[in-house]
Amino acid sequence: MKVFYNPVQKTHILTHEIIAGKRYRHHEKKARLENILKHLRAAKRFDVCIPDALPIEAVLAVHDEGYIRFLESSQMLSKEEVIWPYTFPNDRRLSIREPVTVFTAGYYCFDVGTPIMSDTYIAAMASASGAYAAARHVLETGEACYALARPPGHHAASALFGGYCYINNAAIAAKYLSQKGRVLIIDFDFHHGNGTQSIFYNSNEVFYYSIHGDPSIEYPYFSGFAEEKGIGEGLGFNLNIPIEPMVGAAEYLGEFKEGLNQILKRFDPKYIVCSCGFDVAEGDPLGHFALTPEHFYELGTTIKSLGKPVTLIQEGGYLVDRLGVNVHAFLSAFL
Ligand code: SP5
Ligand code: ZN
Repeated sequence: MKVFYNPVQKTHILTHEIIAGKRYRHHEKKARLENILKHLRAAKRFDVCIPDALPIEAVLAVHDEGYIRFLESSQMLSKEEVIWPYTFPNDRRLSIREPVTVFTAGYYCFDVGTPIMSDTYIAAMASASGAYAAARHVLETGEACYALARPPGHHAASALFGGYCYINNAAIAAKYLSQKGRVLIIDFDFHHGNGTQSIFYNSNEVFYYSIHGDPSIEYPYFSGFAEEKGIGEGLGFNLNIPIEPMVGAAEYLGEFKEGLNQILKRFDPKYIVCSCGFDVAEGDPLGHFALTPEHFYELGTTIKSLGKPVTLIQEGGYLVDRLGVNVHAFLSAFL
């Protein structure tokens, strides 16, 4: 299987984060990439390639131009500087002075765990390039392809970063593929992909399906409820299945399949984009489901059995020592 990854993705280095007032070493570390790569290289069945840079049009097809300009401008920071947004103008009717600065970065931000450094933009663009290259590869060959994306993307909306995400990798892949036919996004990250949902909320070309920890008690708290079904033409093209944390893996997989069956009765996708969040793994520090490699393999075979070309995009997953094993088990289903 072809895998897209660029070492530039490692230059984005996060030190710590504050969760509910407590300081933690940041969960979204580059060792995540290294562990996945180690296992894929050892398996010898994966061809790891550096993707070409993606055209800016592919980014602007899902993101606001002012937002991307702001991210881009962060390259002007010195190596030591870090933008930690701490003021959030929830009322977006308030005026905003261009350009957005270190102090007004909260305009485009929704949480405090997602700082911006001098290399954040280049790393996020490299990550998105992998997603775009994977989608192109799928289009050209019909083979499943995996983007080892990091920073992740599914929390990033058109003009918002947060949840360790800056550019929405899966949305870029889905938007690109949707030029050729309807796309189903399957998001199994432990957290609801609020960004992806909002990008396609009014679309009937891209169906967003997410199964995740119940947002009434789990991040991102403000979206991911079953009542969110889309708007306008997109009404009926968004399905959220919130699951009570600590659910057994068998029950989880049952719910996952039921949701898929429900969708496929009404929506016939030409392509599938999968947001693969391995924070549903047993023991993950930020997730509370309990999938083991066997369950990830089953998840993979379920998706493969739909018989559609699949673009696989890495999202969360913070149990670094088990990450590569879990990713490998999942990808094995597509070989
Ligand atoms: C891509 C992705 O998986 N982003 C997740 C961002 C989650 N950030 C905050 C998580 C808060 C978790 N709940 C408290 C657990 C304390 N150990
Ligand atoms: Zn997650």
